[in-house]
Amino acid sequence: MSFFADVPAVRYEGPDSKNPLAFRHYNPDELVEGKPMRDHLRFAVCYWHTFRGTGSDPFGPGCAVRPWEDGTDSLDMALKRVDVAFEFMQKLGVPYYCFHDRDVSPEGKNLAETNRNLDAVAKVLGQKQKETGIKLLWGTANLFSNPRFVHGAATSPNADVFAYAGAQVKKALEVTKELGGENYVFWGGREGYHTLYNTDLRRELDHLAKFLSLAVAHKKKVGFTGTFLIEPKPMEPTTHQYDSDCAACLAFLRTYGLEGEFKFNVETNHATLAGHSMFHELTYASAYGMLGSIDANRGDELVGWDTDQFPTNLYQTMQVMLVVLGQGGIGTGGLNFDAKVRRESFEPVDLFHAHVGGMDAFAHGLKIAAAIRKDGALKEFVKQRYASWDGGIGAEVESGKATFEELEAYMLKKGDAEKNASGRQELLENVVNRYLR
Ligand code: XLS
Ligand code: NI
Ligand code: NI
Repeated sequence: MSFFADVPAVRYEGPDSKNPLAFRHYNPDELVEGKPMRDHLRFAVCYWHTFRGTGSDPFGPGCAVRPWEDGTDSLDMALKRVDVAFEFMQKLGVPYYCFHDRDVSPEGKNLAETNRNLDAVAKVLGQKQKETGIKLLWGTANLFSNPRFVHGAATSPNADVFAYAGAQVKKALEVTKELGGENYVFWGGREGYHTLYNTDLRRELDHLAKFLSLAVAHKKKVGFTGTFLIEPKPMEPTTHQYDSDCAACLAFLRTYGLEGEFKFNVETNHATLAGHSMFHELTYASAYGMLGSIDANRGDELVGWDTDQFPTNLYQTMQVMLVVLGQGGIGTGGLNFDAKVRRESFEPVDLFHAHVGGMDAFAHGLKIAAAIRKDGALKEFVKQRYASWDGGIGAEVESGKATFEELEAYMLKKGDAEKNASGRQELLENVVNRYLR
């Protein structure tokens, strides 16, 4: 049985193609910097938005037309949905997918039944993975939808909720391992606060660290070899999320001695909510060897929440790929489309248009980034800009030899600092724009 009978498998047709269901840039086997595009980009479809999204918003219910849905959250429906998902992903030609436990299987009347449901669906997911070759980029646990998590999970004031969350992550981690997942993600669903009047901030942060340490211990116990990823986000649903941005997460991990156990899954719309560009967040994470994976989406410049739109902006995708290429690849991570179609785009085919556009935007961005790197214009400029650190007093400071006394003696003799050179921002922006085609 086919759920997308009208849609043929999406193929690469080249930049001049006018076929809306063809790739104009994503050509999986094409080599960029000696590596196939497929391996640079490692695209993943997310189960939650794509197969569980209904288009509901605070002002109205879902209106997405999904002919295969029977309106229930039953186990049978969950099993059928696996077929839908794999047909979609196969036609799109993505190598990976990602899920939360509750996206793929329904909550039962207690934890034991909930776990049985997950096992039943995981079995079929495993079969489908084998049949199609599509792999699991990462798994995660939904610790935010059920009302028990109203005050958070690891940071809940209710110790039983912490215990439940621990049990849930244990299971999700084991299922992720069983399905060959290459990473496991921790996004702090409701780990934060709405008001400090009712919050013991330090205690909650200690609990969050404890939770993550327990996860690390279990990872080692069961022999999960994938990467643990924290997904920073500054706000929404809480007013202040503890994992607010990459810098805050790194400081948190170091405080609790966990920095060697995690990397970051950086999401575009979270970066912008934090008042950063995605370029900044990625560069920061990468600079400290912490960039593990990417949730590829975008926000709306005029709307202040996580709109999770599909990425289409070449300027942004180029910047993302500059950082990824700069660090020699995304490792075990990938580009996961944590993005949803607009409520007004309610037909199944819109899911294809959205993903085809996102994949092409990144493939195009990859080619542009590689062209910029090939000419070395930015790199050479940056190198020259810091040349004063390569020898003389700069090298002495960097190597730790210089003291304040020496700096003083050096400057008293010299009288004043060398003249500064122009930063040439406009020139460099013009250089970058030359490659945008
Ligand atoms: C929500 C997050 C979420 C994570 C997975 O804003 O982006 O979707 O990616 O829990
Ligand atoms: Ni995300
Ligand atoms: Ni998000």
